[in-house]
Amino acid sequence: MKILLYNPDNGVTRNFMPHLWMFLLQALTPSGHDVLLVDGNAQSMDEAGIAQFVRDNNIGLVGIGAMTRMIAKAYRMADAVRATGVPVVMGGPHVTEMADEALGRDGGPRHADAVALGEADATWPRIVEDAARGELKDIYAPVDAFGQESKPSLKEYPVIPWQSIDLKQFNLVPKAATALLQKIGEGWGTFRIIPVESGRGCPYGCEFCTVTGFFGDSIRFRTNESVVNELLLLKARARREKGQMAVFFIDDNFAINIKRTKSLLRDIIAAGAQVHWVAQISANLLRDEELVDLIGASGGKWIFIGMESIDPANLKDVNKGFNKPGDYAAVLERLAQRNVYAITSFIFGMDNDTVGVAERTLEQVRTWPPGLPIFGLLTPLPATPLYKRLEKAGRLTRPKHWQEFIPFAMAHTPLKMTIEEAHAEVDQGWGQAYSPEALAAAVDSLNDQPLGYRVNIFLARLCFRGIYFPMMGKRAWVKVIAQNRRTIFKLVREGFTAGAWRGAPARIPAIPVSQVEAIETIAQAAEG
Ligand code: B12
Ligand code: SF4
Repeated sequence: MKILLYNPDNGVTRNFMPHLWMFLLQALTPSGHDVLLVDGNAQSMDEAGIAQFVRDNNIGLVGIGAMTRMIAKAYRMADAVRATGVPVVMGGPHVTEMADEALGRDGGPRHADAVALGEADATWPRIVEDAARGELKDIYAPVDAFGQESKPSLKEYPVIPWQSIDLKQFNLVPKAATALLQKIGEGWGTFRIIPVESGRGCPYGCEFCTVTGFFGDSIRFRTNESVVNELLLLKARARREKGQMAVFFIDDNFAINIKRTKSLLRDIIAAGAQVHWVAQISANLLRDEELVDLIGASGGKWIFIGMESIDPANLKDVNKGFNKPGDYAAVLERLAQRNVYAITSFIFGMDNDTVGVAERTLEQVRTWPPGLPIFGLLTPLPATPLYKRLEKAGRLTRPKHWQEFIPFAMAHTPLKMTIEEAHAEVDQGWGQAYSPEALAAAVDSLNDQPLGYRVNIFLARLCFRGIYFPMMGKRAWVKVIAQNRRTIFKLVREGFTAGAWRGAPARIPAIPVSQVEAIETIAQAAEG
């Protein structure tokens, strides 16, 4: 049987990193079946497109995975596939919580023939075999022989065959430039950001987060050896293709067990498996100097930190009191001393937020080493404790906000400001943090560093801007480049100064995510 695994686009940004679930399920598919992958972010597809693809490729089963914000598109695509007579199985965090919605048991239309609840590592092979026999069941739950919920231990993690997987759609280097870029240094013919997990689960239970409910509070790790081997496989592929790759460790809290993280990072270094990497780690775990040393030495470049708020009362409200705003500056300094920088994530619209929260937050941000601040709004995701609390209090204004997803829009009323005021705070946060003046200040704050670091922070900021301000078209890019021309000229001038690049960070720029989208967009703009 031919199987298509499809991930819908998020409708906002271009793809920068494929989704791990597709590769994982592909690796777990019983032999005798062919699995094709389509990531809508990389290969844009509409309803007619997927129906045509299914017919042209003689697909017998379609698997669709989606987060809440992409679920409306996922349902539309599922409907189009089912109209061709091919069954659809859906999985991922949203349908796990809202299985009745996907199966049409809540009074709405049915979108999926079957739903895989929770982690599907063990159920996927069964789903495939049932589909091949034409005997799909409605619901697949990960349970043991006694009917108890069971979670994969990750000790027996499948080998994802990175050496042979077709990764064409995920190359971030524009086709037209590949041949030329292969010749630069050790090669830039391909550049991919690859998701790798080293463990699952987070016990912290922050009120707005799906993770503790979904993965459980029991933390499970792969063996160091299996992670190291995966990194070596990825490095070998990049070398063979005369290209580059970076890894996003997608663990929710990469250092949740510090002892184990240190041992993994030591093994990575000992095996020569260092790659440039990004990971999510909560601020409280970054007090450990030795951990931060190992992060720097093993290739860590950017750490995503869910700071959420600079107000301890807000943090307590959302069960994240372990975040200590008084520690933030020291944590960021400690990272910056090793040339590791942070993506600092803030949430506005929390219950103790009042008008002016953006400026109060920015005042602090400006005193920290330069990083990539991002600003969002408190969002009640289905089945989270936050959702239940707001529902009980009658504060949800759009209880099914995912049915008509609107980026950066609240779905409940904050306590001490209006919804419009909360939106204005987010606007102010992004506007100020990514203004030409803020970008110039970030670059200047690294004046004592080699030019490579300054170029990096500038490009990264330029691209992170795109998460909030639409930067998909050429015109938007031309405008933003014009606004930042002074900083650009300064960096270019310095680039021609003897020794300016000495001590530059690395072959692979230490940049995550959407910078790469931007590079691609710029290249496309230049081509056309
Ligand atoms: C990496 C990641 C991202 C990446 C992007 C995704 C990518 N390219 O990988 C980045 C950093 C950009 C990101 C951003 C966001 N993310 Co995110 N992200 C994650 C994270 C940390 C890991 C995802 C992952 O690969 N997990 C490991 C794989 C193996 O697990 P999995 O995807 O759940 O798949 C398993 C099962 O769900 C199931 N399954 C999944 N799909 C399918 C499909 C089929 C057919 C079947 C049978 C089974 C199946 O089988 C898999 C194996 O067991 C998760 C948290 C987590 N630990 O999962 C959050 C998570 C998915 N993100 C979340 C959120 C909210 C966001 C944001 C909206 C945050 C924000 N406010 O901006 C943005 C939106 C991004 C966008 N594109 O629009 C939520 C989603 C909750 C929800 N109900 O939708 C999560 C769960 C975290 C949380 N805080 O609750 N994210
Ligand atoms: S620390 Fe992060 S992953 Fe863990 S529960 Fe809180 S928000 Fe979720």
